[in-house]
Amino acid sequence: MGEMADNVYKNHLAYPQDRRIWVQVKWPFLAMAAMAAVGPVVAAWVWMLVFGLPEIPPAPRVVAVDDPSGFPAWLRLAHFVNLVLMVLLVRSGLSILMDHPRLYWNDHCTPGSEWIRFTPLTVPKDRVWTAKDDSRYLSPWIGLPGFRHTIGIARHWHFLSAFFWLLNGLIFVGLLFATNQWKRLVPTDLGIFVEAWNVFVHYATFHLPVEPDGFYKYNPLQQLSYFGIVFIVAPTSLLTGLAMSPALDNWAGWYPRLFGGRQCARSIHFLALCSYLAFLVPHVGMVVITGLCQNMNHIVFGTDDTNPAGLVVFLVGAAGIIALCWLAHWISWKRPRWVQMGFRRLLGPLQRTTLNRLASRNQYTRDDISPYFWPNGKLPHSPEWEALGDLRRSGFQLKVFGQVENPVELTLDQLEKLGKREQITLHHCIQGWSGVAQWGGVTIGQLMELVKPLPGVQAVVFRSFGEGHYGGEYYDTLTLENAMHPETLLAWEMNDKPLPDLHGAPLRLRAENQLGYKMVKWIKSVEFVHSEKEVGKGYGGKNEDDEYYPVVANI
Ligand SMILES: Nc1nc2c(c(=O)[nH]1)N[C@H]1C(S)=C(S)[C@@H](COP(=O)(O)O)O[C@H]1N2
Ligand SMILES: [Mo]
Repeated sequence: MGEMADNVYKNHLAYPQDRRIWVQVKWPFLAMAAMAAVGPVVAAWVWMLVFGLPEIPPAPRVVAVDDPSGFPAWLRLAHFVNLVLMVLLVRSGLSILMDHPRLYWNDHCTPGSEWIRFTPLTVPKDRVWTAKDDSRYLSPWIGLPGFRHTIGIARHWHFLSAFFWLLNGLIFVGLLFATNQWKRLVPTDLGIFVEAWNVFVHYATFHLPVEPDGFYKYNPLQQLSYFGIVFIVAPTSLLTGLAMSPALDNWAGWYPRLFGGRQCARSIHFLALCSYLAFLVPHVGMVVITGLCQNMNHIVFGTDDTNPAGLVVFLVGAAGIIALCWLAHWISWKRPRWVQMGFRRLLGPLQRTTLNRLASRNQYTRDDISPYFWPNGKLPHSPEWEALGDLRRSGFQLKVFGQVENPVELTLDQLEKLGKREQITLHHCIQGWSGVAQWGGVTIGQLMELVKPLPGVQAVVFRSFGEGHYGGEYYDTLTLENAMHPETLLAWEMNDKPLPDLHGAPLRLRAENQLGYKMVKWIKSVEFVHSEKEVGKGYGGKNEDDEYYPVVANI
C-alpha cells in the first residue's frame, strides 16, 4: 500500500523543480474573452446613459396556491450534495487538465496549435519530448490529488463524482417537475429576456434593484442564470465528457463531431468549468449582499427567518467539505489502491456492459492523418531490443505462448502472411491529447486462429522491450473480448511506413476502443492467460500496477 506514494513524494517526478504556474491564451481568444466579459457591461452603461435606468416592477409578495413557496428538503439536500460533488469534480478535473496542459480546437494536438496552455514550456523540436514530459505540477491545495502526473487517481475521483453528480442531478430535475418547483427555474415567457436585461443594467451600473424574496420567486436574471447552469451547462459537461471516450468516438464518429471533434469537446468541457466559476462568484456574492442570514435559512432549513442559524449550519457544512477534501487527499496518497479498486468495483460493471460493448468501426481518411503525433513512454534500452538494430524488422521473432494449443515464434514476414489489416483511427491518450494515424498489422483474432487459446483463457498479456515510468518491464493486458475486437491489431506499419522506433518498432498494439496506455509499444511477446491477476502486481498492466490506472480504459 502506498509504495508509489512514498516513492513519488521523494521523487522529482511528482514534485519537480519547475513548479511555475502559467496560463497563456492566444490573443484572439483573449480578445474574445475580454469582449464577452466587458461588452455587456459597456452595453449596460450605454443603455443607462441613453434610456435611463429601466423600471423594474416590484415582485408581488403573495403567491398563488400552485406557485412554489419555500425550498423542500429534497431540494436543499440536492443543492448541498451538488456542492460537495462539484468541489471534487473541479479539483480532480484540474489535476487531469494539468496532465496535458494544452487545449486545442483540432484533433491533431500539434504543439503550438493550442489556444490556451497552462505550461510555460514550448515543445522542443531538437529532442524527443513525450506527453509525460509535458505534464505539469499542480498544488494539492488546488488539485485532487495534485502534484505531477497523478492522472490515474484524479480520474477515479472525477468519474466517481461525475456518476453521483449525474444521479443527484437526475433526481433533482425529476423532482423539480414532479412538484411545482420547476416554475422557479424554467422560463415560460420570452419577456424574461428583456426583464433580465433590465436587472443586468442595474447591477452593471452599480444599482441594486428591489429583490423579490427568493423564498417565493427569483429575479429574472437570477432565474435565467440558474436555468442556464442546470439545463445547459451541466448537460454540456456530461456530453462533452463522454465525447472524450475512445470507445464512443471510434464507434460513432458523428458523436464527437457534434462538438466539433474530440479536442473541441475537451475545450468546451473546460469552458463549462469556467461557466460554473463565472456563475459561482456572483451567485455567492448576491447571496451575501441580498440578506445572507435569510438566504441561508431558505437553503438550509427551508424557513424564511432572519436568524443566523442557517448560516452557522452552512459553515459547519463547509468545514465538512474541507475535511472531506483533506480525507480525499490522504486516501489518494496513502491508500491509492482503495481509490483504484473502489472505482473498479463501483463503475467497472457499468463500463463493461456499456462502453466496452461498442465495436470501434469509425474510419478516418488519409487526409485526416495528423502531421504530428505525440509520443509517449521511454524508448527501450534493453540489450535485446538494441541488438535488433537494423535487423529490427528482419531479425525479430514474436513469441506467442501461454494457455494455447500451438505456441509459436513468428517473424514480421510470417505475421504478415496471416493477413494484413489497415485502419485509420483516432488515438486517445489518457492524458488528453489525440491524433489520427494509419496503422497496418494483423488482428489478434487471426493470431488466435493460429495458436488456438485453450478454454478458460480470459486475458492476453503484451510485454514490451521497454520500461514503465517508474522502472520495470512495461506490459499491459486486454480482456479476451477486447483482444478479439476486429480493430485490435499488432501493428508494424504507421502511416504507410514501417513503424518508427519512437512509436513502437518492431510491433505495437492498437486497441481502438481503449486509451493509449493499453497499446503496448516495442512488443516482444504475447501470452494468453487465465486472468490478468497472474501477471505483474496483478492489476492488469504496468500503469495499473504503478500509477493506479483503470484496467478497462474505454473512457
Ligand atoms: N512500452 C510502452 N508502450 C506504451 C507506453 C509506454 O510508456 N511504454 N505508453 C503508452 C501510452 S500512455 C500511449 S498514449 C501510447 C503512445 O503511443 P505513441 O508514442 O505512438 O503516440 O503508447 C502506449 N504504449
Ligand atoms: Mo497515454
